[in-house]
Amino acid sequence: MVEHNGRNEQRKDEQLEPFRRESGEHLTTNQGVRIDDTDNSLTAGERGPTLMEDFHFREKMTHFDHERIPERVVHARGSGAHGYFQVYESMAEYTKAKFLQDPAVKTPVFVRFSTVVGFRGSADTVRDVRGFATKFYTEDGVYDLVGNNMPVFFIQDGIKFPDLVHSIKPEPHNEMPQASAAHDNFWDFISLMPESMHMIMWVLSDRALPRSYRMMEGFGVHTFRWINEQGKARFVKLHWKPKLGMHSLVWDEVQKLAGKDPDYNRRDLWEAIEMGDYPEFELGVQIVEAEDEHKFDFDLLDPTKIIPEEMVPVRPVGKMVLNRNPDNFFAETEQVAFHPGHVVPGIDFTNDPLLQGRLFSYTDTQLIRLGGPNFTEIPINRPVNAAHNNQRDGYMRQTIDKGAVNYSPNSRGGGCPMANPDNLRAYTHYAEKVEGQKIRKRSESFKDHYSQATLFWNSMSEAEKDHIVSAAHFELAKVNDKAIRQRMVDHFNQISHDLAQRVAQGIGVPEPTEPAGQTHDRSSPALSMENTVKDTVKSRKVAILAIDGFDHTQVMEMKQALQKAGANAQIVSKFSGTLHSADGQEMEVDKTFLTSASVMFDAIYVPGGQQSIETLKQQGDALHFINEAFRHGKAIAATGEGVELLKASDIVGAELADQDGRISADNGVVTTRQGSIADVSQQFIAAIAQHRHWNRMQKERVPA
Ligand code: HDE
Repeated sequence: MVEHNGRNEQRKDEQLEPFRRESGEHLTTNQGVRIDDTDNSLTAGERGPTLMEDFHFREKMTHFDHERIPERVVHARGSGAHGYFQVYESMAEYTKAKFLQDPAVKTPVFVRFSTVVGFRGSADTVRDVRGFATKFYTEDGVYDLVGNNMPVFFIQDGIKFPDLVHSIKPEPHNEMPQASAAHDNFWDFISLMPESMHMIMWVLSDRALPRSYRMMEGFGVHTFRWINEQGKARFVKLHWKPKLGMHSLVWDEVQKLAGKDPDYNRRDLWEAIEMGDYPEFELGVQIVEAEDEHKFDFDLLDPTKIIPEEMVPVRPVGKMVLNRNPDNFFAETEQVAFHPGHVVPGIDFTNDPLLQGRLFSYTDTQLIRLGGPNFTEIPINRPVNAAHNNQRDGYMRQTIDKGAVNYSPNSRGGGCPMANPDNLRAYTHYAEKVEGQKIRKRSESFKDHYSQATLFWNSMSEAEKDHIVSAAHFELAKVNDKAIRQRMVDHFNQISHDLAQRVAQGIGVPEPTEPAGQTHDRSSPALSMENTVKDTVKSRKVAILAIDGFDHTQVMEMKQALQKAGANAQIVSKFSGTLHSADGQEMEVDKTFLTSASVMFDAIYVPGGQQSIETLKQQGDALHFINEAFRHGKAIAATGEGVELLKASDIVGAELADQDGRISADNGVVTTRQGSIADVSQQFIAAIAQHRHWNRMQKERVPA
């Protein structure tokens, strides 16, 4: 086994290399015996029974019979990617963690993004939390930052996790619904768990519908500790900030995508990396001095609370780049085993009772999922520095430990491997003073369940509030028991009277007449996705609707402008094959109305061409493309006769260009009859960068 103590991003890749295998020329058994026929079993006579001695049949079938392992009990569906992490400047003042010291070092990482509730084969686009787990292969061992795309959690104590997960998973008698919280069990549980209210606001918000794994934030959730060389400890909260900003899908889109492309987020990640649009995230840290532990109006150990960024700014630490897709889904993405307890010197836990519960659960679950204690030897899980200890044997042991000694202390092996308390690279637990009586009781400091839910609500833009209200309408209207719906409205009334009234209107329970309690009007701008990065169209997908007779010059100019800005333009038409433009030029079709839909694109462009537009006007699919994109708030551009297609659609309330050379840009609908494509493309690109245009009047009237 090659052992590396190198300091470059390649070292995990190099470690994986000896395990990789190309398909060989000759088919053999697992014993290396060449096989002459793998299509016919060995039988007694042409029409006779199969013989037991057919070792090739037996081996092939047995292996197949054992191909499946249990899926993760939560986060079953995920997608992985390799990459590296690089610190901007030394964090030595705050932590001795080796990978946070030297800006010249690129630490290899493997990231797995996931949904939480759905089974392994469920759709990507569902209303759910997303897992964001990162394995850092550092010089001092493996560090796992096993986070989510939301900074808080449903429950405060790990002991409630089995109840939470039972309630949200499909109901046990009929195993419905799949990958959805919209059922009685979940809302029953939640309505009886006020501590979940802050998290529920996040789950009902657009954060639960990410446009891409590349466009969502990540959070360590718990407060952890960083400890420097001098032993000084500070509290930290960790954040991942996507370079492309945070963007979401809309609910109607999410549901349609779940049918049209259940792999939507997985495909997006895979294709972006294949195309060289490497996802980038900035690691950020909120640092709280140990002596400031009690200066907040919430408890730092309570995982249902954030530290508002305006209170403690997020300091950028370094950058993660995901630049390589896995070679094999099962070997890497499925077998990777994360654990919040995988920490390295300089990083330590706190007494957050949710974190404490997690510290038990992860190894326990790996033991059943991966079949025994040697899962740390699976290539994706190995540290890049060497692991040495006296742990031995167990199912599927791979390491051949040499020598007679497997115990400590020993003299026969020179005392090795040796634990050394003076070794600065050794992990030492932070010597926190702990004393108390054994007690089963939630701390009084964990009892405020509504203030930060209110903070979240207050921080939303009007569009985001609308989305939360309609998400609650959907989720709770799926709940049959009216008493549960009523309890949820009562909780919402503690968060915001306005929210409670609006939710009640849609779910058939009486609107509360009075606010339930003391709320506040504080807000935190960092919570709203409206304030995110909106200056790039990098890797965004634009559909160009065309059919024979299209205007070639317009398409080429627009395509080039989009590509120059980093977007990915695709020709969508009725049939696959080659299109012919009005002036006889040829162009290949990328997608058809059957193999794609507007929900798979970020924006739509309709070029001119009399004949093309006349034909498209007769195509319900083309009109539907426009209606749907409009309804979903996407940027739409049309030039020349293309404007006629917009007119023929059902979109209402958007100003379209007249016959002159003017460009009309109305809430993301950019049109011109005779204006320059260069100018239109710039306005179109700016509109795409906005991600969505929520203020379209009357968009609800569009039947899509
Ligand atoms: Fe997990 N969680 N979790 N979790 N979690 C698992 O471990 C658990 C929690 C998170 O891509 C399981 O290997 C308990 C918070 C991610 O492989 C399991 C509690 C956060 C992943 C488990 C929590 C997470 C998991 C299932 C409450 C965000 C996927 C399979 C005490 C900070 C990792 C597995 C991957 C996976 C237990 C709460 C994130 C059962 C008991 C809070 C991203 O061990």
